[in-house]
Amino acid sequence: MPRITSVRVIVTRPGRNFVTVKIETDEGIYGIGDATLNGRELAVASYLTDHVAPVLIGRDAHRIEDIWQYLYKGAYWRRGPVTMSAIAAIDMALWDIKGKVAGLPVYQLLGGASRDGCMVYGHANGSDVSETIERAQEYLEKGYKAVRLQSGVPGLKSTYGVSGERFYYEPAKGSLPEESFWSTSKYMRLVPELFQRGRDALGWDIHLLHDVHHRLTPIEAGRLGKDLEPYRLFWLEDATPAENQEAFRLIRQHTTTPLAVGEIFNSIWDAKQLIEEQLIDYIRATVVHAGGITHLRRIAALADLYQVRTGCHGATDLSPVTMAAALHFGLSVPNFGIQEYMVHTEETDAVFPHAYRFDQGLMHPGDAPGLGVDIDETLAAKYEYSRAYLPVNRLEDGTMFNW
Ligand code: KDG
Ligand code: MG
Repeated sequence: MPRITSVRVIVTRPGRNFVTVKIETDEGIYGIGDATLNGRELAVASYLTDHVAPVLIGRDAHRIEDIWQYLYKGAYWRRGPVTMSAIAAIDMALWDIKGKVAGLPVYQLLGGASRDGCMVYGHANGSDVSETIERAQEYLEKGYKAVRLQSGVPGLKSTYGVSGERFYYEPAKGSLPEESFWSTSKYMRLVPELFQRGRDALGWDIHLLHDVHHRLTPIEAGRLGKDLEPYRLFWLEDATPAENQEAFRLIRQHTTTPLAVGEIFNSIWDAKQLIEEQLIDYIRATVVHAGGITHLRRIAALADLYQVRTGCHGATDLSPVTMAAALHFGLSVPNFGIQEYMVHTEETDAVFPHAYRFDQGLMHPGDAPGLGVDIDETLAAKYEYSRAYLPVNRLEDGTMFNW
């Protein structure tokens, strides 16, 4: 049985900040886990170094469930993004170790493959509708089966999801938060046109998705969902903030557009009512922010009872370690729906060499033992952490709003 000898936290910035935990054992086998919480990275790094590492030394690395319960129940202070990202990182690293000891990729330990690969969606974004459609066409040429459309809104200087970059979207920057401005009425006028022109240009063989990024009230979301029904979206994401799970009842009463939510959720309790009342169709909770593979499997098991499928968050702030873990999870879980995939920069990929691969719109985690992803510590040490914030958002009259 491998005993834990050290738990180290590596903070690096190969193009953007990442926090990685590395667990070493007395058998020479190590595992890694992602602990990146965008814009609040050092809080999780400290949680791991100062509070989690000391209690893990000497423990049996194979006791994944027991360690999960120990960190969750043993802290007294349950849930929250910082705690759950820290637990997630440890959980990922322990699954990595177990796989390496067994000589098997993690998905084999989770019951084996339930499908040949995980369907992923890419991000097409442009400063206007025409540019977004051009970007989407590039995804089609690359073999994607699903693409998310986000477009700049006339009259607004910047819009969520739109950047100058071709395939990446990196909102966290600046040593202080950028301020953006929002108008629901300008946005609501544009989105149906985006999807009408999107369908005309891209056809019906591609799944189309859209992220509202928490910006509408429930009744506005119901209206948008209804307006988008002719274009048969795969999903409408984060239509309204989800602290109040009941709010989704109102949206459901007004539209059959499928709903996805949960990239900021950190536990099963955030989604319990949404799932049990079938208020959503896809649950977006992800390995790194929702307690690791162990807890995400619990969420997926609950969701499966209610025909809710998975659609894990996978933006660039989720490191290749999370991407690998998400693919092992997604390949094995019965109610997989789709996986978000934003390619990382070359610098990031060089620091985190990995076995996962993309082919014709599907991704596979590869068959390397464990998670199939590593960290090049020498290279990582060359990129120093630098504080970066997500933007904040105001209404045009200056009222603080949801970003
Ligand atoms: O860190 C925040 C981003 O990951 C988030 O804004 C991206 O909404 C997002 C998405 O759907 O990828
Ligand atoms: Mg989102």
